[in-house]
Amino acid sequence: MITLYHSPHSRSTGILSLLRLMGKETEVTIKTVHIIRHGGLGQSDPKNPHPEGKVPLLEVNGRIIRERGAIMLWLTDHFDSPLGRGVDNPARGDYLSWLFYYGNVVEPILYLTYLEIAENAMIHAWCRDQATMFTALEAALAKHAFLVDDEFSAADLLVSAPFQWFPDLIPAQGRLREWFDQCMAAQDTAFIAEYDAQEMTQLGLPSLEEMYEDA
Ligand SMILES: N[C@@H](CCC(=O)N[C@@H](CS)C(=O)NCC(=O)O)C(=O)O
Repeated sequence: MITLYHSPHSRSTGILSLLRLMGKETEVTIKTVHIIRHGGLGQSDPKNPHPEGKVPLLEVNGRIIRERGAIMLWLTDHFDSPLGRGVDNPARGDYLSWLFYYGNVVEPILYLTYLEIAENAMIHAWCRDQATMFTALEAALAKHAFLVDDEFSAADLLVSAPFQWFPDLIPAQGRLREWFDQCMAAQDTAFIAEYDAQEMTQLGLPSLEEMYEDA
């Protein structure tokens, strides 16, 4: 049995989007849980087996898988999805690289840049800086339509995810914007928005706009 622990309008929304694109959203049990949100609103949910009360979490036959990159990799492998790149696919290494690059580089850089932290140790010995990260994305997108190859993959879904929240981080025009627009167009955003809006109501939470109006 496969269970996704999900909280609406959070990092687990990308996993829901992947399941929807794979047509597997009814083959996975989706359990909606509370999480601590922006500004400390809400609380961890005792129903959520994540050791820190976070989402997403995938539970497979009693074992847990945490971290979006790992969850996406497991799901695309398990369902042998064209949104993944299987072990015999020549682009498997690129696929893995982008899934790991997201968690190890993209998200840390976005946070550190937002917090205006630019220590030497970070730039020279760890994740580099935002300009270098965007150059890496553009270099891949100069070679093919999407990050891994010419077809949209779960890696595009993951790496484009923060720009759904902060679209102004990428230039209004140019290759990155074109790729981001294609990533959005590839997803069933209407279904996801409707699903998450309903779950917000179920959890007794305010709408997304109300929640972030002072952010
Ligand atoms: N690196 C993890 C981050 C997971 C994470 O921080 N999720 C947030 C939701 S956006 C959360 O559950 N926050 C609740 C908390 O920190 O207690 C991943 O990408 O899966």
